[in-house]
Amino acid sequence: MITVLAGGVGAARFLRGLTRVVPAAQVTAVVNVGDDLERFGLRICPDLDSITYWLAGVVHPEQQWGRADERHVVAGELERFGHESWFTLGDRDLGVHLHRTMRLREGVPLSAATAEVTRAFEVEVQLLPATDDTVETRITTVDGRDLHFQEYWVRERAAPEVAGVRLAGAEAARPAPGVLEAIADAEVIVVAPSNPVVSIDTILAVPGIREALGHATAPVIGISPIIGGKVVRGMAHRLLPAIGAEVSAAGVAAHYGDLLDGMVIDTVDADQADRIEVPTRVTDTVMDDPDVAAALARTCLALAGDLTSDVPR
Ligand code: FO1
Repeated sequence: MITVLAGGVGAARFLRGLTRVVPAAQVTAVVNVGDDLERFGLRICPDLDSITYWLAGVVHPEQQWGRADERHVVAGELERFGHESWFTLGDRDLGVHLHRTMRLREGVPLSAATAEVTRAFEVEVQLLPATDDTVETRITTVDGRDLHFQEYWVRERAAPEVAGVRLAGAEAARPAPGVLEAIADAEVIVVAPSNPVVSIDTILAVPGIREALGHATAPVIGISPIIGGKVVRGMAHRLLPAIGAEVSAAGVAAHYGDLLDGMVIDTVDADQADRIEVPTRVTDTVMDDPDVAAALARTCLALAGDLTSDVPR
């Protein structure tokens, strides 16, 4: 089994490449749920849904989240009643939120509801929420506001200066069923090129997950989401400084610290390899097309293979 710690779009692009290299049924993604929110009484899971839509080939190509061929008739009707519409929910997307919310109300855990959604979209990669418990990534701004991640990212367009990030509810959260097994049973564990602060750290904040990774026999391979000091998308370049991390491939490797056994960075950052304490590979990590994503996956697996063979039997 290959287990991938995953956020949203960057992880989805990587998984699309990985499943061209190994059978999808051998891949499990442990997915961040800190972005999740309630809107109009519905439970929305942006990272789980983005990965599902990408792997099912139905993601909105420009937005890279939400559905292709989408319409917003329902959202328009809700505006008629004055409901806020800063978080756009399309008509097709609402179908997933309605089903998931109905199932949660029937007492089905998020992990089981997620399996129903991926099965309906014929996605063979196993998607596991990091936890079935309700947790929320909260952003504390320098001017003293406490914002839900989506308020910060979507409504405020990541404009406010960030003082800190926390995963509210983490202390009471438990790994979802299958998460610890996916870590223990993995031959390779990959930290996808997701936002280190609000996607990967929020997975690691669920008690037991970081510890399981430390005990895992599989090598843990990190992929830098920072290329040439910049993000491909999102706002990691604004959050890394807020937690004292350098906005660079070497800075991300240092932030992950002893979690990693190996690191993969982009060719433009080759000169940083000697600053990274674990074995490092340099390759093209800009996954504009699935061939690059597949080659990146091969590089991760090759590095893991080198590390595994180095381990005394
Ligand atoms: N991102 C936006 O920038 N604007 C939106 O209105 C928006 C709505 C939305 C609805 C469902 C969904 O699954 C994702 C959505 N996103 C939107 C993207 C989302 O904020 C981010 O993709 C993740 O939370 C970060 O990975």
